[in-house]
Amino acid sequence: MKVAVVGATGLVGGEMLKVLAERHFPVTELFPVASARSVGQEIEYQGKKYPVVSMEAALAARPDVAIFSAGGSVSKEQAPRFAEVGTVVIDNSSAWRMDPTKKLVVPEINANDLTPQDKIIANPNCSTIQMVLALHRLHAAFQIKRIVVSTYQSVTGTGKKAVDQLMAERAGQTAANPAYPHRIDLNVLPHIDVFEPNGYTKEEMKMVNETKKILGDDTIQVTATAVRIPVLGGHSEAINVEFAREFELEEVYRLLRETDGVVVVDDVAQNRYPMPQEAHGQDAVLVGRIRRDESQPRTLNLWVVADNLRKGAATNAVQIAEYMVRLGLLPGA
Ligand code: 11C
Repeated sequence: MKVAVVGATGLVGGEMLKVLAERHFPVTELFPVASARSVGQEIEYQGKKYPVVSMEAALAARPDVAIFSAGGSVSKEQAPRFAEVGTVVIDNSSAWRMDPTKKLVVPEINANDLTPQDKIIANPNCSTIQMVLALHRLHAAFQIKRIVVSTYQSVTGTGKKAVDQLMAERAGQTAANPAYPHRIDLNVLPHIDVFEPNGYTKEEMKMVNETKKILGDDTIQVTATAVRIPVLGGHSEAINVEFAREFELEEVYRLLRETDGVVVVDDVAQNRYPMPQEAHGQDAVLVGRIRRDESQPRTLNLWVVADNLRKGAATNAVQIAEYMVRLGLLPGA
């Protein structure tokens, strides 16, 4: 496969390259793409150095698959140009997610919907991916009525600039080029992405809208509060979910243990519950603190943690590409 990674010098792009290598994706030619100021730099992939190339050079090479993680405006402009030359684009930005003509895919849930006609495929937001992966089997069994979710999100979701800000502040310095409008170390910001006219942030609305699309059910009610915390390694979520049907906790545990990509970490007697330090570097979505909401019927509380750069971004995108290869849906397959 000829593979382009657009945004190769970013945090997610770097993780994409790592995951492609780790999962032995059949890369025959690699085109790391980044902005003009990075062109000519070299990146390492499986012990070999590759020059960073321009968008135009990658396009001219007509890759079989291009994995984009370079922001919404780049994707909006460039993804259709790649699709036009026959490349399958897997896009990690929010540009195409809610476009009704594009699929929004978490492979364990809805990869079966993919067809040879899908040339631009959207990778969901990280905080949505880990939530729906934990909940989809429970939805099939008990029918979700309403989700109330609060997130505790790692600064890696913002990118290198935010990691630099946190580290500078932790070292007692002021970040030269801060990513956030406030200090992040020793602080908590109830603000991820931009504010929308309804008072919610775009990150919160992604969780509302993407959940319905991925689970294929517009009746699911979701309300979210997305919060940035001074943590590296993964996003955590406190999820309260009300079902239409009654459940037994044992059945919930069984379904979660059987869910591909989910690992149950729930042994409070031993102080075992999911934490970002444990999720870091793993592909699994960790689920713990599983308990009934005793304040109302048919309602469950969960604590869900995942490495937002892995299953929340790179791993999910590479899994989509693997699925396309298996089904012969990529041009070079
Ligand atoms: C964050 N979830 O943690 C964001 C990063 O729409 O793909 C990913 C933004 C997106 O800041």
